[in-house]
Order: sequence, then structure tokens, then C-alpha cells
Amino acid sequence: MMRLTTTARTVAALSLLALTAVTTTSSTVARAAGLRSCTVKDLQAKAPIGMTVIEASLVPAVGSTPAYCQLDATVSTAGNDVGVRMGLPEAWNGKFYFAGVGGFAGSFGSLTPGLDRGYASATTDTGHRGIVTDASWAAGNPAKVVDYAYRGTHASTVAAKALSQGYYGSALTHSYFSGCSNGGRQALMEAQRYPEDFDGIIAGDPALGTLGQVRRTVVYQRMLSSPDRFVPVSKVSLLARKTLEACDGRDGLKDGLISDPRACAFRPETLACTAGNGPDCLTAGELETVKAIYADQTTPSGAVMPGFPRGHEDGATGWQAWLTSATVPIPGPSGALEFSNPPAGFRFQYGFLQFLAASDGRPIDWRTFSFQRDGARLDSTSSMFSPTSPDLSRLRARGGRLLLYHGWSDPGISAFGTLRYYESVLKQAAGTRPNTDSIALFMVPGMHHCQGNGPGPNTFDMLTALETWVEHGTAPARVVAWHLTNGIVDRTRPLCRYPNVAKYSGTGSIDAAENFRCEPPQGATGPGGRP
Ligand SMILES: [Ca+2]
Repeated sequence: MMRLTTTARTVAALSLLALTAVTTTSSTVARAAGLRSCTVKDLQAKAPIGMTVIEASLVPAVGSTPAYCQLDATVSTAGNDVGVRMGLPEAWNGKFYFAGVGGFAGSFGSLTPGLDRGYASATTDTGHRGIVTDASWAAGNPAKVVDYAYRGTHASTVAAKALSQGYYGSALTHSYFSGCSNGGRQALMEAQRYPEDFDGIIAGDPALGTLGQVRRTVVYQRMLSSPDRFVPVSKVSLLARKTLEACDGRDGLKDGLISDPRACAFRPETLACTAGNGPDCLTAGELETVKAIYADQTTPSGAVMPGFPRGHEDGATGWQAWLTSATVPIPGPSGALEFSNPPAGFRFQYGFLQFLAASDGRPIDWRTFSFQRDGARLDSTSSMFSPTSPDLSRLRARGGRLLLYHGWSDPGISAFGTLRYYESVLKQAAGTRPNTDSIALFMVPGMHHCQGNGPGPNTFDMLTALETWVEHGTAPARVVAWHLTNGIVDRTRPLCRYPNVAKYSGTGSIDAAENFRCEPPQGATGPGGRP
């Protein structure tokens, strides 16, 4: 037997390794070039009619995201082309994921949550390009308006599902949608209009369309009618301190969180200045604005536009970002007050009334809008933008699931609106079976608008809860949320399926989820109720 020197053995071993490497590379290349080619030409061959693939490239694995084929495409609708982005992972889990997008859309949602789990993933710009606060694309473009309202999401979903099946040569086992804010609105539109598109749908902090926008208009008309109505950041912080002092313990645990604002009966009038303005009181003008934000507004026909829950008003993602602005409004060219740095809520109501709301296509001036004069102009577009139909019978009939969540302290879209919608669905379904087996709601204490924002545990994984529900029939009862400070988890807490709330067991850290149980709430908190 030939004796190999150390060097020879090393060379032999290296050759074997090299051979293995070549073999592996060859088979990967063969698979990629054959079954799963990521070129425009090969993807186009598998795309459905009406879908045009524009760009495609393989994206290497990075961090928790596996290697995938990314493609951009358009899907034709009547009078418009809708942009679609897809990510098709090499290691596929057999399922489909669609990501919603916020504001007035115009860009793609993140595919990462789907790709990281091996989903064939897709998202749409809803038929136009632009920044999320811009609605000017809608002027003179009724087809783009319909696509933004609901049609673009459906058309993209149908096309992206077909291309995914063609790409993998296999049927999809399950399809899921997840979105927050306008993405939550897209989610509800899918559940109500196209329940065959998804097996499971997550609607987070959903925008509820026309009345939500017009409520903002009504509040800004008052807020910007006089300089003394502006509420500076320092006074928002005062309000947040006082609501917390009054209401933290009302949920049974002094933990810096108002877990159920319906139990918080704090009256801002108790902060009224008695001897001129000062740092620890609210002037009459400031109080007017605070009360308008908390209060329900009502249309002449009696429709309620819910106010905002009390608590956790301050912070960079709180009222100053969405409702009141961080900078003092100043007189514009006409002499009327204008925001130099408008809060997001102002930008959205402005764009909505200017470019989207009127069925006749003419702009509505937010400052002079009146329900008596202009209300009828909103009627025919209202159902197009507003995902408020309580009838989910078609979703129920096919065994579909809708999972809702909403930050109790969301200053952008009132949590009371989502609670009302949830209750309207249960009421509509009363007497049918299954009643509550197709919809679940999780209220998130101390969360501002969508995940990652606000002082409460605000980051959580609803997709796993939804997968378990859809694929194994186990409805979610408890989802653990966590709060991060500088990237470090400093509190975990269960979110409980409504109407249950998280109750401290009485022992152990109040920052650890395992020391909390989900239980029915104590005390009187009626349907959609207020204290
Ligand atoms: Ca508390």
C-alpha cells in the first residue's frame, strides 16, 4: 500500500472537497437554470395573462433571509397598470404571503417577514408611485383611485399567486395577507370583497376609510381656527402624565401602562388653567383641542366617528407625530393658520379631500368642508375606500380567518373604530355558526400606530398565531409581545384575545409575560364602550 506523505494526504483531501464542491455547485446551477430560473424571459413564460415581468435577479442569502428570486412586474387592470414585487425563495415552504403597504401607498411593502419563513412573497404599490403622504397621482386618474381603493391588491394577489405556482410547479398550500394602517385597510377589503384570495388575513391598526379621514378634517378645522388652540409638546406630555397618574392603577396593576383606556375616566377639564397660562395647566384653547381629539364626532346623519382613547399621548410617535404637530402653526399667505411641519393625520386628510374623496373628481378644501354642503359628494366614493362591511359570511363559509390587532394608544387611527368594527361583525353573524371562530381581535396596551411604536410591549408575531389557527384549527388566545429599548428587550407581556385582558398573577416580575394570565376583564366595559 502506498504511504501518503502528509502533504499528499492533504492534497487528496482537498481534491475530494473540491470534487464535492463542484458536484454541489453543478446541481444547484442545474436546478436554478432548469426548474427555477430567475430570468425575465423564463418568469414571463410562467406569468398569467396581463402580468408583465420587468426585472428579475437572484438575491443571495443575508442574515435570516434566505436566497430568493426577486422580480418586479406590472399587472393590468382596466385603465391602469399595478406594480407588483415578488420574492421567491429557493427553499420554499409551499405557501404564499402578501404584504400590505401604508398611507396612500405608492411603494412596496416589506417582503422580509414572508421570505424569512420561506414563503413565496408579494406586495403591490396599488397602481401608482409616490411617497405615502402624496395623493396627487389620483387627480384625473379614476382607474388609479379604484386600484388604490381595493382593486389593485386583488389583481396583484391573483397574478402573484399564479406566478408562484408556475415558478414552483406546485399548488400553494396556504395563502396569507398581513398589513397595518392602510395595509390593514387592504386586509379588510380582501376579507370583505375577495374572501377567496387568502386563508388567513392580519389587519393591524386598520384605516377605516372616508369617515376616519373626515373626522381629522373636522378636528383640524377647529384646531387651526385660532392660534390658542395649538397644544405644544410640553402640554401633551403634561396630559400623558396626568392620564397615567389617574388611570395606571385602574387595570389592577401600577406598571406605567393604561391597559384598558375604557376604564380611564380622566377629565381633561381638571387641568384647566385658573390664573393664566402655565406649564401645569391647559388653557381654554388647548382644552378645546384635547377634548375634540378624545370626543366622538358625529355626522349629520348620525354616523359616529370615534374619538381617541386616553393614555400615552406623548413621545415622538404619539400625538405630536399624528395629531398636534411639534411646531407652532403660523399664518400662511392668506392669513389663516398653517402647520409648518404638518402632523401625519393632517397630511392624510388633506390629500384625501383634495384628490380622492369627491365622486365628481373636484378637490374639496379641508378648511371649508361641510357635511351639509359637501357630504353628498363623498357618498359614492365612501364604500370604495371604507372597509366597514360587517358581512364576512363568505370568508366564514370557506373557513377563512381574520386576525385584527390595534394599539390602544394609536394616535393615527382610533382603536375604538376597530373595536366597533369587530363588534359589528359579531352582531351581523349572531345566530350563525361558527360565530367567533373566524375573527379574533387583540388590543395592544400602550402601542402607538403599528408595531414598534409606543411605550407598551409593541412587537409581536401574529403570523405564527394565524398559521396555527388556519393550519391546525387552534384559535389564538395569547400572543406574547415585547418592548425594546435600544435593541434590548425590557418587558414582555401577553396580548390577549379580546375581550380577555392580561392579569398579573401576583408573583414574579411584572416585566415577564409568564407572570400574566389572559382573563375576562373586571368591571363594566360595555360594547365599544366608554367609561
Ligand atoms: Ca396599569
